[in-house]
Amino acid sequence: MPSIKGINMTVGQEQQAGMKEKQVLEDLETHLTRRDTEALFQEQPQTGNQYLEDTLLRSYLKTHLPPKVLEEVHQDLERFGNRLLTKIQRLSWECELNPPVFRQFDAWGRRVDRIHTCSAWRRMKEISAEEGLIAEAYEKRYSNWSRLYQAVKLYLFSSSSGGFSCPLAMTDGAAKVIESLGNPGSLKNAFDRLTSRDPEKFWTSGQWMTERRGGSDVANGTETVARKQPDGTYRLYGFKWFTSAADSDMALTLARIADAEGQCTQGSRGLSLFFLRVRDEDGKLNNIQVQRLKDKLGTRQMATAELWLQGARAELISAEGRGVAAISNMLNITRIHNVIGAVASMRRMISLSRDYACKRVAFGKLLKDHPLHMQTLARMEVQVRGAFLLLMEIVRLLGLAETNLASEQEQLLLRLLIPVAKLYTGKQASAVAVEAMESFGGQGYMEDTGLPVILRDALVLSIWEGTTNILSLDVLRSLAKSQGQVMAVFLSTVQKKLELASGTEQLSPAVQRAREAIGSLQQFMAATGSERALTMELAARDFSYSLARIYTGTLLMEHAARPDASSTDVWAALRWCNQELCPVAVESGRGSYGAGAALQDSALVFGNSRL
Ligand code: UCC
Repeated sequence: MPSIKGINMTVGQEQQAGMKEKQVLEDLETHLTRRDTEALFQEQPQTGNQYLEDTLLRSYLKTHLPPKVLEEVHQDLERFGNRLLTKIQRLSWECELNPPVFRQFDAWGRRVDRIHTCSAWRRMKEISAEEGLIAEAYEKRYSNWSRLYQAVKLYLFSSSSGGFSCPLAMTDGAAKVIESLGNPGSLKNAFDRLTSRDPEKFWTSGQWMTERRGGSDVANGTETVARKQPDGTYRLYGFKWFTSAADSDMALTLARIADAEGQCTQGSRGLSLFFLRVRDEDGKLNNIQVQRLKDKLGTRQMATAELWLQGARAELISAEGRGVAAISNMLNITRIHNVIGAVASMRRMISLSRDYACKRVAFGKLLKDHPLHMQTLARMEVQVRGAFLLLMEIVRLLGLAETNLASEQEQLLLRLLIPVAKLYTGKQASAVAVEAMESFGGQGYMEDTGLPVILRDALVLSIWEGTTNILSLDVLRSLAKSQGQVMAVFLSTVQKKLELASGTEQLSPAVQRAREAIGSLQQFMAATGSERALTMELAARDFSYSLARIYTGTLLMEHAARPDASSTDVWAALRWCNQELCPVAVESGRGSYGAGAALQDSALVFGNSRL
């Protein structure tokens, strides 16, 4: 009689026992296997206090801010960093999970056009006021450093804002327009609210520029008509095809004033700038109908809508026909916000990648111990460092301009660097987001890690507020408008920075490469010849990239030439300058910008048969 552990059994008992034994072994095996599998679960990448962890930011502030300002700002930023980590990041995710919902009709068939936002989104508005995210720049507590300080807070806030950075960009832009119009009495209430620290009072603003013919060619695409009323106000009639943050309290928008016969001037000269409230005191829409919310790839947290203006009451706030020039103040501010968003998203992705590299084991060691992996991360780190310094340079210059401390040269430089930085960092952000996502392997592709959200949101940065090509043409506009003075200032500024950097021995290869690039740039400018207009148009993007790379290279060198600079500061500058710093000269040498090349390009795109 067979036995288990010395117990005598019948055949039936034996079969039962055999099955039990098998079950026990299977359980044991499953258990072991599960335990093994559990040990393979990956740890979530995390970031701590973003301000404290950002060594470049901290070293920049330490280098540039006056000690008293630094002391106060440091305390506030450390506190803010903790608030972001412990409270605001969670709200940000809630915004992502609860995008706005549009209800056109109520239960009884009445048209209501209500955009419902989640409580976290509304809380973001309160936090923005409490933190003075707009107010800081206008109160000017720290004189010319206030703008930079505001930008730093916005940079820290951006990746945790659940998309609220977008309405803040336009709010800042609207405040800037009102301020630059001399703060007229009729707009005092609006200005006070846009720049308020009181959540009860704080307003956000929209910027309604894009109509159904598109958002780039504003001069020809704007169909909205403004009809003057006996009381001096206007009523606007038109269709705004793409209005970001449609839940804002007010908006600035362009329209064509109709004359007594109902005729409008076409083109840019016919455009004027208007202020309007979105709703009246009772919460009723200002003769505006919401057609639908946009179904966007990213930035889903915010309500972007198509709006019919059906006699919306508005106030003319620019001189007649000076709408584009007046709103350009807003464009320049929102473009800087775009740069802030780009740098912030790169920083977030790289911080997460870095943390993950310290946790994730592959091929028997942590990712951080794989040199190739670290090289990939370092290449991204160089990009974000350069972009960060470019951002700081712009807001430093803006701060000087806003406190009447900027020289004419600094104002010209600012005008040039805004489109350069916007177009360049927008592209960098997309590229870094894609690369960083790859550093998480398949996990990076998983929705619930939150990483795809960062990628999707980054992709808009090269599109809204002027696409890369439109911004490249704006670079040319700044050259033409200043009759080349912006280039003279650009060149003298980079030369000065290089002079300074040349005192640091380790930087000499970078200095050398930058000097060669500047020489090539000057040669290109001198040799554009008889086809100058066409050449410059075809070269606009590469030209702008060249300006971005050369200027950023000199900023990295300047930072690396500080007395307390680290070896990594030097390495970052060297690495940056190892890329092609002057692509426009290279392409020009290849004959890429002539009429012949333009024809060939068209043929390449369409095929000869269609030309
Ligand atoms: O994208 C959109 C959604 C909003 C979302 C915002 C959130 C972003 C924050 C992100 C946070 C994470 S709304 C639509 C976007 N569309 C645009 O950005 C417009 C793109 N198109 C352009 O920029 C064009 O180049 C235009 C509209 C500026 C071209 O207009 P014109 O009228 O054809 O151009 P002109 O004739 O050259 O310029 C008219 C005047 C001139 O001044 P004057 O008459 O004194 O000579 C120009 O010098 O405007 C002046 N001007 C400027 N001034 C034009 N642009 C500028 C500028 N950038 N700075 C100073």
